[in-house]
Amino acid sequence: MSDFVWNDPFLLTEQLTDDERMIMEAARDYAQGSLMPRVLKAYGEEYTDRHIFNEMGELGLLGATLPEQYGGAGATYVAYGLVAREVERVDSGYRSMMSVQSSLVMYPIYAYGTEEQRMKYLPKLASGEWVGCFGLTEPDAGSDPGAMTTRAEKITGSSGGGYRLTGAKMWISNSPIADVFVVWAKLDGVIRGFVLEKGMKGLSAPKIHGKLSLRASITGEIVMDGVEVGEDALLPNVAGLKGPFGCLNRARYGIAWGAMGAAEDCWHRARQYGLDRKQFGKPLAQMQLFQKKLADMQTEITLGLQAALRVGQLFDAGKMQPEMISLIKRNNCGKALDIARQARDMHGGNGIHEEYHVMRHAQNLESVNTYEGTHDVHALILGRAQTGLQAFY
Ligand code: TGC
Ligand code: FAD
Repeated sequence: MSDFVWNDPFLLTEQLTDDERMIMEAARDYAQGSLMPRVLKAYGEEYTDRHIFNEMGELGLLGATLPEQYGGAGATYVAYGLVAREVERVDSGYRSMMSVQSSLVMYPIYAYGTEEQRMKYLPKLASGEWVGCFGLTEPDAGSDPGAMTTRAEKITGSSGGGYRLTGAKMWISNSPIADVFVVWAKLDGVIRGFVLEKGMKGLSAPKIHGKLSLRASITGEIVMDGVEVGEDALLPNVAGLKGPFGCLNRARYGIAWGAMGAAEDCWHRARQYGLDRKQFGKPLAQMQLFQKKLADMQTEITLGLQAALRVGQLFDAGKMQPEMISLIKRNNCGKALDIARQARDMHGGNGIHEEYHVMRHAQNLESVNTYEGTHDVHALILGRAQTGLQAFY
């Protein structure tokens, strides 16, 4: 009989295909070898390294689930989740950069765009030559994106048609460095997707300064002051909120894996710290309360990863339902945040220092628990799914 593996109790690695294991290991090598050495400086200085997109592109980590003809790797959703876990083991901000590009920018262009739009944008987004962002949230429409006021008007007259976009998006990952902007706006009262490009007249994306979370990932606004675009900027194959939600399903799924990566890093660090640090004449890891906390972390992470794997396999089998994703996004983000806070506590005073990493994870996970549908909004989605009763309004 084989031994119990403390850091992989249910032998998750054995449940993966060879290809998935290979992608996971490549992502882990890159994340630990290339991202880890620079994260403290990036976080401390609130600096986003644009070159990371090129590096991820070279490794095939951007839009990995899309077909190869568009620059993707034809990878499974399980593989995509494993990559998110490895990248977020270093920093949630780096995973944010990757998941916005893959799930919120490349996916809608692939799923809702024309063949011309796919060929124009996807290969350059896959290589990291272009950076993308996704504008749904507005200053007065966050959890309730259907209340957005950004509008697109049809341009009529001799100029050849097209649309004029007016409005503002808030809290947009990658926007200040983006080349490609997937934005959602109401056209005749119906939500539609548009692809805008950097440099268009009336389009700007000021950075939001002063974040105490996700400091290695840049966040900004998108301001559209009568931006005029051609007919070819409209994503023709979707209308209504199901457009942005189709993208969010994929990003939320990746976040459920990613948050567990950050939690694992906190757990492993707390365990090691407890083995190394002595108080009252023995290692902290020998104290009952300390061991209970480690057992709780091990349990929640093992269950959270197993759940994410199951949903990934259902995704790959074409059986994903959005509520499954709400369940794991909510659970894994909430649990990861609790684990990071506990790990900070278990490090004592040292826990507040950057060299121990746990407080940075905790700060990041505050955002991760909020974006892509807050913890409570996902509870309401699950409540509605089991009672048939709407509690949002
Ligand atoms: P509701 O009536 O529920 O639905 C409207 C239409 O949308 C369809 N739908 C979905 N389709 C696919 N997948 C889903 N998950 C879907 N959820 C809903 C639905 O079938 C319906 O279609 P149709 O054809 O009947 O019109 O809409 P509602 O307005 O009542 O929605 C309520 C609620 C709370 C569920 C929803 O608005 C919500 O999820 N709010 C959270 C907003 C959110 O997640 N924003 C994320 C912004 S992007 C972001 O945070 C990126 S951070 C990334 C990073 O940096 O990593
Ligand atoms: P609100 O909706 O105002 O919610 C405030 C509180 O009220 C929350 O606790 C919420 O759970 C609660 N609440 C709201 N409605 C209800 C209800 N019906 N019942 C009970 N409680 C309720 N958006 C994008 O479009 N693109 C991005 O790239 C992007 N990146 C982001 C990056 C960062 C770092 C952050 C912090 C946010 C980002 N967002 C992005 C926005 C994010 O999706 C929103 O912040 C999130 O959806 C919550 O909206 P809100 O901030 O307006 O909060």
